[in-house]
Amino acid sequence: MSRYNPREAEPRWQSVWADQGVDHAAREATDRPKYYVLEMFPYPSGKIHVGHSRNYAMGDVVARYKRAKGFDVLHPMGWDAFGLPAENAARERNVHPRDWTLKNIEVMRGQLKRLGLALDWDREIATCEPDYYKHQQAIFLKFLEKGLVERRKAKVNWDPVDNTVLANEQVIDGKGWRSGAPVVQRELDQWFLKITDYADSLLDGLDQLDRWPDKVRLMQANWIGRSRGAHVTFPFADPADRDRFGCEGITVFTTRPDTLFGASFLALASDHAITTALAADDPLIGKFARDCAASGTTAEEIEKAPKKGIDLDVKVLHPFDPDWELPVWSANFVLSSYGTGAIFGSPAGDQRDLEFSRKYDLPVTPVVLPPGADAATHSIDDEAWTGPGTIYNSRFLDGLSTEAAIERAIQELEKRKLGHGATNYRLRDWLVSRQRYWGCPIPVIHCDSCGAVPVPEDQLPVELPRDVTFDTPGNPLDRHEGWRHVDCPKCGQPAKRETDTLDTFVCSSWYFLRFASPWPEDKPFDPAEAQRWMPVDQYVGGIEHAILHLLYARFFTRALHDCGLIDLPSGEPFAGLFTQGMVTHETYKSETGKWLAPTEVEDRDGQLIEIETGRPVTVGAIEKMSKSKKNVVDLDDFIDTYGADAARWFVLSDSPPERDVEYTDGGVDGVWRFVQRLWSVVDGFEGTSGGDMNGVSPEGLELRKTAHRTVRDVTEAIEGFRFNSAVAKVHDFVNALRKFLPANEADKAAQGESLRLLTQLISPFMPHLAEACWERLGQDGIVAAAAWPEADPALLIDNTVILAVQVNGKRRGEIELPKGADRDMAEKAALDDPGVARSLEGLNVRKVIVVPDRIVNIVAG
Ligand code: ANZ
Ligand code: ZN
Repeated sequence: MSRYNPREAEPRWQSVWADQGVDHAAREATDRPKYYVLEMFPYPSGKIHVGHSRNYAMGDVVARYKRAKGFDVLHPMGWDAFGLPAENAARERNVHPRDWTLKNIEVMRGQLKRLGLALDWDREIATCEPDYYKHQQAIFLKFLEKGLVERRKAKVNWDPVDNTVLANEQVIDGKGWRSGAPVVQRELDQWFLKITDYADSLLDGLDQLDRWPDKVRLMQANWIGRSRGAHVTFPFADPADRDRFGCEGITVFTTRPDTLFGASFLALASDHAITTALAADDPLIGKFARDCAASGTTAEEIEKAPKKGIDLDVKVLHPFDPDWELPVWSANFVLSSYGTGAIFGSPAGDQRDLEFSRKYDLPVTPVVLPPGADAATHSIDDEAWTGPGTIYNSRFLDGLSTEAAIERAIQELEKRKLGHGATNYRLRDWLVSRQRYWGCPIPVIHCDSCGAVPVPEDQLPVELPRDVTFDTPGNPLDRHEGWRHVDCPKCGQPAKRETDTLDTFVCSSWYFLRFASPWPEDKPFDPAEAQRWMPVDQYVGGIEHAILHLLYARFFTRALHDCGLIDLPSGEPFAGLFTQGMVTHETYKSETGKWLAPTEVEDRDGQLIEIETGRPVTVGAIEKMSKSKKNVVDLDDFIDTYGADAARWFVLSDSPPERDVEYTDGGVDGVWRFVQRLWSVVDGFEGTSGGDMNGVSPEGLELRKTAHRTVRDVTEAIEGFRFNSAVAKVHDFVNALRKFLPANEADKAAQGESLRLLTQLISPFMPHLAEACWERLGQDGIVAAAAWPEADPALLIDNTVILAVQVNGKRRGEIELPKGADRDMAEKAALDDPGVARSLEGLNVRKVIVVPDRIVNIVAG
């Protein structure tokens, strides 16, 4: 018997698959049903580690399984190739972003190929190639034509020393990552995609996505954040303010118009138009606004910061009572970008308003009586009541429920022309401008007379110039005079190219359509081909993309449908979504506190030491494999030692796919031993498969039953994304096969059948080993092209029956017996049953009547 040698076998089978073209999706419709399985395409950051391989292994199991089930499977791969790390590499290591990216792609492609993934490499795309981003530019122009693109001012993080825009992740504690200078907010003209046009559709569409994790749907729903409420206008108390500010009063957005009688102040964002107008003349207000701008601007930072405000010395009137004046403040917890950037404070019903009121001594009037509370004694101390209840202290709203009072208040506002029902969304339009080089150029030319002019389609792509330098901060496109200066396509006057590039999330918003049809040169994809493959039946990726990427892609498919580029009425790109857990590994730190890779650490007599220094190592938490903590196991190293199948089997074992799985040397050893054990079971087989199974022994029959049950169970486990249970079932099956000793030729045939089924069941998981087994068993062709096995229903039938036991006509117990058990066996089992024995106490058994497989009747007296 030989050992199985993956180093020899794996490359050999990979070239067999490539030669036979088994991994290609049909280029034209076939009579087989289609199945599109996709893993989120990788960013070419360097090398793949074992952690990354889990997501591809899962997709590959599905792809290979569905292919065996008779589907025409599309399983493509490509590269999300634009992005900041390439530019950082250029700055730090003086390599061109393109060269850095292409080199990484080459390395990673090689690694994915070594994993033996059933991928259709003919469809490979890299988003940084002009033959991809050319189409993206055309899509951008289509969206522009359709009114789905807008140019408007937006704030950016500006580094005043480096004179450049910074991405959020380049701002560390409010300072520029390179210069260390405090970052300021600047307004720049930027490009937006109007995703908010689809807010309702994106929210309502979530209901259909019944093969998505609930938590992802919930996260998307929260992100879209539809709130129903009202716009309410508080007129200025001093009519002169109408002229001063150019409006009738201050309009707020509220979800709780039922609490209007609890209002005690209005608060404006620190950069609300009125705050800004007042700041011009009042240095204190000006300072307050600047302080707010300097502190964090994310919703989360604002939420955490202590409440702060300034009285603007403006008064407004209550919409339901012209004699009731309210002060207007500016407050740091009011976001300028949400609702109208203004609120009315109703401190008894809102915690932030309450904290603010306590700090600045503003009145707190409870207006919602919680269920079961007593109006005479209920009061608000330091916790607002934000739940529903019965309205009181509220004149005409008194006695109404929260819900009814909201309706009633809106009615009254409409009557007085001071407000109306309104829906507000947390979702903002998608700012796609990036002031960076390594991205898809925005195909627009700015002309002094014609404005922003689209680049004519026949001039696409607007290619990124290669000759750029990264020695100065900022976007090298801004400095590239030769590229920037062009003539206006409309009037022919000298004009300038847009130097912003598109957010890389744009590239990943439609790549799955290009995969379905990567050949056309004159359009992003062939509509019929894209339609044939869409939607993606199974998408696999990380939960970190639960919101942005998945929402943007859902927006894109809707927008492309509305632009007539594809007919996809549901608008949904991904019918099924699976978010996989991570591979984790212990972390190690040297005495000097630097992270150490597992390969830099060695176990010496139970003590972990740093190989280089011989000094002890501190073992830290088990965390997801990541470069930053160095706790990664390189995939090439792993494959060199154990083979690709072992990596695939390991990452799918032990832990449900949605949970994390820990990488341990012990676990890997176990997999290696299992691979060898499985091979030896197959290699040690002495019969021939396909022989006559008539006359099989009881043990042989039991083996066949185990085999067919395993076929059923593994099939169900794959269908249900429970790969770890499939692995466990295969383990049990291999154990049964190891114990089995054939008693005759029929048994050998049964053994052969079981080994063939085993081979087929492991083939989606360990495809190379499966081919070796298939060949060893003398089967025709390759297992990658074989149909998935069906369990024989006759062998799945349960072969025990339950018999009722009666004593003197009364049911006293039940016994479980093999089907067809004889009278003696049934009689003995019935008399041994504890319940029956109890009821026979003190009696003599006179007669036992057995109806085989049905009932045992005992007559006693
Ligand atoms: C008065 C009120 C009384 C409110 C009450 C709540 C409770 P969601 O549900 O998230 O949409 N709000 C409105 N615009 C705001 C802004 N720009 N910055 C900060 N807060 C803002 O929240 C809507 C509620 O958040 C609104 O309803 C408003 O406060 C506040 F007992 O109005 B409410
Ligand atoms: Zn012009």
